[in-house]
Amino acid sequence: MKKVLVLGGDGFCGWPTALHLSEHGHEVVIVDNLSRRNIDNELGITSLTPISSVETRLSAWAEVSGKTIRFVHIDIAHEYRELLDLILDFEPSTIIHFAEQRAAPYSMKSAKHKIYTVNNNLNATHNVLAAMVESGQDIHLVHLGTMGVYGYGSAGMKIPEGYLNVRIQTDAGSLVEQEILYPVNPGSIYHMTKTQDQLFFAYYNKNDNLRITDLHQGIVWGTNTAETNLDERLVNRFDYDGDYGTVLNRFVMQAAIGFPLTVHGTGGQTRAFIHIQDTVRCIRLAVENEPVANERVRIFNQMTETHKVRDLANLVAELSGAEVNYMSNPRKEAPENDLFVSNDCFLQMGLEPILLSRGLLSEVNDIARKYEARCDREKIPCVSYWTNEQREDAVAARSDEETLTA
Ligand code: NAD
Ligand code: USQ
Repeated sequence: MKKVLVLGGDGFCGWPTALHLSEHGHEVVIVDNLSRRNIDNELGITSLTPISSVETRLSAWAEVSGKTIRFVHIDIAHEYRELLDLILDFEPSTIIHFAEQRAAPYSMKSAKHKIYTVNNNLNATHNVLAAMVESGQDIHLVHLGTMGVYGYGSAGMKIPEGYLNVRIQTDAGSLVEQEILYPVNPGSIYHMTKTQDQLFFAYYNKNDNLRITDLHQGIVWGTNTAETNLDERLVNRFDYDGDYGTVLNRFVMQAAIGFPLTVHGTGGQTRAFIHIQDTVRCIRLAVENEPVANERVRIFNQMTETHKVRDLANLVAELSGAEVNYMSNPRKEAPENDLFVSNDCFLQMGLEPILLSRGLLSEVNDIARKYEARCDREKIPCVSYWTNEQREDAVAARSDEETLTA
């Protein structure tokens, strides 16, 4: 049994992970500052699923499972002392760190959003590391990173799990072999914060021998897990809006309400995916198989399959009869890419992935159709632009449209 502090445990990945670990006999304390719920208010949106307050969630879990999860409200980016005191008091064996601003479009909305994302994410991660050292306790940190640190491309080989062996020619002409972190290539300010997190981990691992597992996760799809399905009050959040909704869940939702599927550009972008049920399983595997003392930072690619965006749109369209709408891309990203990823570590630990074709139709019917009345269609378009030029073009296109319809 581990004592686990789940930072960001009220969020989309953190909540079902907290329940899964509790169900499997671990003692769990959730820390969250509820910033994600506040961002819903800022953007004027709600989760498609009717999520309960943290207090209701936790009393429902106690009722259903007989197990207790404690909640502590701390902003880990700004309340260092409170975080340290909690660590000293609870003495966790593991800290799982989900507590970052995780939407690429939100991080690109304006200078204010860029600054918030950088301040929040970098301070949050650094505070956790500094507190682990100051506490003097031997704690294993599990962090949720992203496949996006690699930039979705390689020189034709599979993207390895974090490290790359390179051969460098010295001035004297001989070849030396070195192992380096895989070169980073972030595609948004959010993704950039994750590349910086990697450097914090490498440094604290080298300097203070901290034991760290960094999970480079792909895009999570799906909503519920075995535990969140136990009671309506435990339901997980489902984001479908233009900032926080991720591509496959957006397509599922759009199909359910008859909104043409919003494919950016040609849809030739290839990305890595994982179902939320596999996310929680992988995290439990990472928690229960910890690195030994003096081990370098462990990096696992937490994904189970890759797909092109247009193939996903076509698949959802086939299942549901939805239309597909190819639209100009609000992001600055490669229009077409191939992506091959190594994910041997989790497969060797026994992960049996839920593949997309199996769960997709029930997601459309059981979640999207069930809650479709809660959807605000106005919030579906992506209105966060990566560059000033893209924003100006979008404004000009809208005013042309208004002139035509007037
Ligand atoms: P989320 O926004 O739903 O959850 C994050 C939680 O952290 C929220 O409850 C939020 O209130 C909390 N939080 C943020 N800043 C905090 C702070 N300073 N102090 C305390 N709490 C804070 O996001 P998610 O989808 O659950 O993602 C969790 C992690 O997994 C993120 O780090 C994200 O980068 C990573 N990830 C997510 C996905 C995905 O598809 N959702 C994919 C890959 C990686
Ligand atoms: N896309 C569309 N139409 C849409 C929404 C998105 O074509 O309606 C495209 C985007 O242009 C992009 C791709 O789909 O090419 C993925 O976009 P996304 O919003 O689903 O995912 P992304 O911005 O990459 O971010 C999500 C999570 C983030 C996580 C990341 C994992 O929000 O927290 O780190 O997935 S990964 O993509 O592997 O880096």
